[in-house]
Amino acid sequence: MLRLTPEIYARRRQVLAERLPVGAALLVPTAPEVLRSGDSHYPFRPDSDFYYLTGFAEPGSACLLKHSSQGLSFSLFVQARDPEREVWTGRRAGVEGAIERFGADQAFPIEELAEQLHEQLADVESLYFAEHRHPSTSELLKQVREKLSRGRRAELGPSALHDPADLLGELRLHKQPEEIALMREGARITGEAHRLAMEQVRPGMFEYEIEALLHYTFRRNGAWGWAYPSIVGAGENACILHYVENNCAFKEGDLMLIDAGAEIDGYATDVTRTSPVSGRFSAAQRELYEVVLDAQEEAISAVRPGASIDGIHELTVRELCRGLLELGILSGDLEQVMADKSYRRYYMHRTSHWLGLDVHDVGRYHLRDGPSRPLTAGMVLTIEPGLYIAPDDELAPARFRGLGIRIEDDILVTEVGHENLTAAIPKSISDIEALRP
Ligand SMILES: [Mn+2]
Repeated sequence: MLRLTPEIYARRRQVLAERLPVGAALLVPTAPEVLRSGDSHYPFRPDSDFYYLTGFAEPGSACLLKHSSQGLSFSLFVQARDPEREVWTGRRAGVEGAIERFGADQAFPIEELAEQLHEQLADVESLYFAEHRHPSTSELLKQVREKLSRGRRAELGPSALHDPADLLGELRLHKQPEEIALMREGARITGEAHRLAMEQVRPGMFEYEIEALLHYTFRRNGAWGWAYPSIVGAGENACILHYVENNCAFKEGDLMLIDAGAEIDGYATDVTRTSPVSGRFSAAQRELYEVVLDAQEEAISAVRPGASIDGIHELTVRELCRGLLELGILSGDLEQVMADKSYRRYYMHRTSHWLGLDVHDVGRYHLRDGPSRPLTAGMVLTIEPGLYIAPDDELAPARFRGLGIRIEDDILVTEVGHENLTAAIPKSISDIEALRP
């Protein structure tokens, strides 16, 4: 199972320290455990910012990075070792492990967070902390600051709270080689899953059988699991963008839309393929599919440093509109349907989002009050055009009604252009049909 090394996390903290002003600190709690029902929890998944900085995957933890004139100090707050509890809930690294295995300068039981914040924040001028995302730590911090401000010490604690979104977002947005290696592994595993699904689907099978095959393939290859709930849509279910019920049967002549990706050491893969359940595209399916595929390939070829997500979206829309007009699904002329946005009836989402530790990853899309930011090497984005003709759409020719098609790949921006990380997953009509000889 691929994992990043402690040295990589240490380097990330060092890079972050260089951007954190002297006299400032960053507090990042991990995600809370969430009850699913009764006393059982949803599977725990660490907070992405926290995991990015620590590689620590246990619940009930937090990290504090402090940049003082003496340099950077890294405190990790964790669940203390407790042999009796660990028999029930699993192994813990404890404060010793936090120092030895995770490179903390100092570690404390999580119960001591308030006391330590009081101690360590006394001489901090500004604190970076995402209040809105961590309500319980936010409440605790409020009490600590209140207490500090009433104290008799010369230092009064942080006078300002800042949102760390830009600080962490810009770091996470630009992927380092070791992150790209994880994303390549995600692409490989996700590719195996999509290929098996396209090969094995048959009329009469249920969507959940294909979902199970995808998830089995992710886990069998050492992925954490799925990066987001998998969408497996038969026929007109593909017209529901976030369809996750996955409980219908495939019929002869249906298309199958799968939007699913593996999560590798926290990194998301996000891939969509649309393929014929019976192995061959019908004429109408083929015509609509070619429109989406041409637009997608055109959009991918436009990814390079200096291009922008808005620019790529616009050229994708133009290609889709051209196709919709040719097929008689839209009428009028190209400039007019672009301007009046009548295409939105069939293409209602955006073409791209950032991809990384979160499937819709962090990082600004626009520079302050400005246009869509220029792409630079190391960014990873999706290209995912689609066309969805509702089954009851009266304006479209009957032969296209009920068809939903999306094609999505994960694209790395390189110094000279781009690399399609998920290029090996079949998507041309001939490659898809060849899976079912
Ligand atoms: Mn996506």
